[in-house]
Amino acid sequence: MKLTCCRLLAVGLVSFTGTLASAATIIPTNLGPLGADAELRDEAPGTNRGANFELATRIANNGTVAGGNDGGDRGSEMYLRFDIRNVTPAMLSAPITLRMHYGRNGITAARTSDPPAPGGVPTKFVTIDYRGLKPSLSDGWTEAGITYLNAPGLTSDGEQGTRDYNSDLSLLGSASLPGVYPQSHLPVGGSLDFVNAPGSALHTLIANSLGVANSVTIVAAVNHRGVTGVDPSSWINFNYVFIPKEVTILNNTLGQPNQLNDTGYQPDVTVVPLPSPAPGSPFLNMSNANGEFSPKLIFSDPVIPEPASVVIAALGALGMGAALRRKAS
Ligand SMILES: [Ca+2]
Ligand SMILES: [Ca+2]
Ligand SMILES: [Ca+2]
Repeated sequence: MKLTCCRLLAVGLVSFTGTLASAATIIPTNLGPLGADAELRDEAPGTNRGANFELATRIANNGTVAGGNDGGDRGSEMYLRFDIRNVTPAMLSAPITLRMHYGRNGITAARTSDPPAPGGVPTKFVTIDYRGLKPSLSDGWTEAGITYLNAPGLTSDGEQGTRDYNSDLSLLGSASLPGVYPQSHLPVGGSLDFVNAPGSALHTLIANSLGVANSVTIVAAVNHRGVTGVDPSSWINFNYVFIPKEVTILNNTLGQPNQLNDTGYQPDVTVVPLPSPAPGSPFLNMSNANGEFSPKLIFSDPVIPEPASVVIAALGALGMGAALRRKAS
């Protein structure tokens, strides 16, 4: 009996230590009825892709035919919506990170920087821009219904490959992909972080949303133009894919695309010969059942827990042990 009690108490304390270590509140697109992620494409403006296994952005713009065949031009946006009902004003006093995880195994060196690292010294990197949607419009769209034509924040000019943001979207900032070694690519499941210090435009957007909406919508897309002679050819029309909440496991089972099955990943190393067989992505076969690899907002803990809360937690653990002891006897 005594042993049972001590083991339960230990479990409680370990769990509490874990909470201290993580020190963050994480809100993936999986959370709540308003959590959502969807890719929108301008060349198929009436198509909904809310349930796809891919969430991607690309651009190509070498034709200028409005409303017709535009020479294979493409422009796509990623709409992300996060449930903010558990966000408190205190959480806005610490950094907030928007994290997305790579969802294809082909984001190679030439797709991330120009020239590719590390052989050349990159002068530019592929960058993702993030825009915030006007708070009053965030709750209204649906994951199963949103299209390029009906999306809030977009007013199409009818030409493919040109961005169509209207005044309901405002730029929050951007994040660049890292350079990778020639033998490598960005590992499926690896993360791209858009980090925001307190007082950022993202903080303001969320603060302005509290009490107005139950969610916040962020639109992400590559910021290059997709024009030959302006951008590296390897960037034009390349589909930068991220993992949406519909992915359940990081491989190609369950009808999921082959490009999620990153068995060929080689790390960024200079050792010769390279590891053989390739080790594969360190995230291969991991579960996304709880949104571990879905787009997410990460709220850093605003304050170091006070001694009082430690005491309360310890008492809680003791209380739990006592309750279970009573039940057992
Ligand atoms: Ca989705
Ligand atoms: Ca065009
Ligand atoms: Ca356009």
